[in-house]
Amino acid sequence: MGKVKKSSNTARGTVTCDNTTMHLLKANDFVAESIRKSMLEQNILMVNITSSAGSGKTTLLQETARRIGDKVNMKILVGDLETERDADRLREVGVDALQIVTGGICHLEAQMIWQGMDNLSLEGVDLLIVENVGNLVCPASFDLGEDYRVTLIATTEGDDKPKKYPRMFLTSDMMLVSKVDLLPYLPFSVDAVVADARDVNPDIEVLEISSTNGTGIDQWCQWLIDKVEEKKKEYSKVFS
Ligand SMILES: Nc1nc2c(ncn2[C@@H]2O[C@H](COP(=O)(O)OP(=O)(O)O)[C@@H](O)[C@H]2O)c(=O)[nH]1
Ligand SMILES: [Mg+2]
Repeated sequence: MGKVKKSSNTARGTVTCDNTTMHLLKANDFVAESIRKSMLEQNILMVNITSSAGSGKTTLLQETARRIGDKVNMKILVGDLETERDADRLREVGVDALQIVTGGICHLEAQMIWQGMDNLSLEGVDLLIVENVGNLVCPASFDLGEDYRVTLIATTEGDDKPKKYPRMFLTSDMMLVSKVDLLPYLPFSVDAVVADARDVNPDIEVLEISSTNGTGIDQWCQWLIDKVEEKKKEYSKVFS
């Protein structure tokens, strides 16, 4: 299966003006492509982290920064409807994080990332992580120009979500089954969630993680380090 397009070309979000049909998502894709080009030119890997609200994105990023913050120069853009709480949590562990307050919009759009990039100094940065607004629906349709999309599914959410919210899993490169420390207490089957996710997207990589007891966090950090290295090789090939 080839690489899945992260955006949608369906008629949803279409407006007609002066006999011209303009796809709003095409405008997003145009900016996303500019971001992708800019990230390659700046030799930066970009990872878009999505999930339902409360699946453990910020906690995972705090743990990631604690473990590899001294090896990988990372910055984080984090989206929420209101408050700067997540950016504050990330700054507490030493990461330069910028909050994007969407004011009610349920997802991040490429234009917001573009503006965020203007407000972060990216000189010398290896890895730009975006923590998306928490939900499994609209963030799926907005390409942000990322190299990889990673979706968390927490054991507390139920194992039926990949089939209910397929676009999120179809467009993701990695599924992190989070909060596996709680498995003894919950009716959640890792086998079932992986089977459904792979039914939707046979290529999706899977890791089981817990930020609480450390399960899978080393493997997750190594995955990030490997992808940063691969991006640097791609940069050398393109610009040598
Ligand atoms: N048991 C358990 N709780 C976790 C884990 N990761 C995060 N949490 C808790 O889940 C809640 C939501 O976490 P947060 O990182 O804010 O989720 P986000 O909304 O996806 O960014 C917080 O109370 C965390 O302490 C985990 O691995 N295991
Ligand atoms: Mg968060």
